[in-house]
Amino acid sequence: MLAALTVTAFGAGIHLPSVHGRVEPAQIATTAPFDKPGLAHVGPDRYEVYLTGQIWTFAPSEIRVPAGSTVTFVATSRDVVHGLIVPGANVNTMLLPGQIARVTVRFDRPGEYPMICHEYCGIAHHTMGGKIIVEPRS
Ligand SMILES: [Cu+2]
Repeated sequence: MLAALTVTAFGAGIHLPSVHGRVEPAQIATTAPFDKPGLAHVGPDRYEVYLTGQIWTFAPSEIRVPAGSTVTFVATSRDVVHGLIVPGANVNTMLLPGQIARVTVRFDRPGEYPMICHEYCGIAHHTMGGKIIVEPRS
């Protein structure tokens, strides 16, 4: 059992999303990096997405990266509890107001991946979504 845990945690990099700091929810719009939500190119084939959830949208709601990119989501909520799940990729985290979540995933397969809120966040929860477009390398 201990060996299996060690291999998955350190070998396969499978772990629970963790909290990486806090930001005051009322000041998210003026606090870096969430004052400029979007995609940042941080190295060869490496990107960071500064993403906020708010009723009932993700900002940004569309992200484009080339296939083979490693993307770190740095995400939080501006208002109520939201969730972020990306079917087909290893992204599944809660977005709690002011708590910063970080999730890193590699997109090898070109295609369109939906971003879905999986925590009921109000009457238009079912409309809350976005997409990640992974473009083929030319
Ligand atoms: Cu929701």
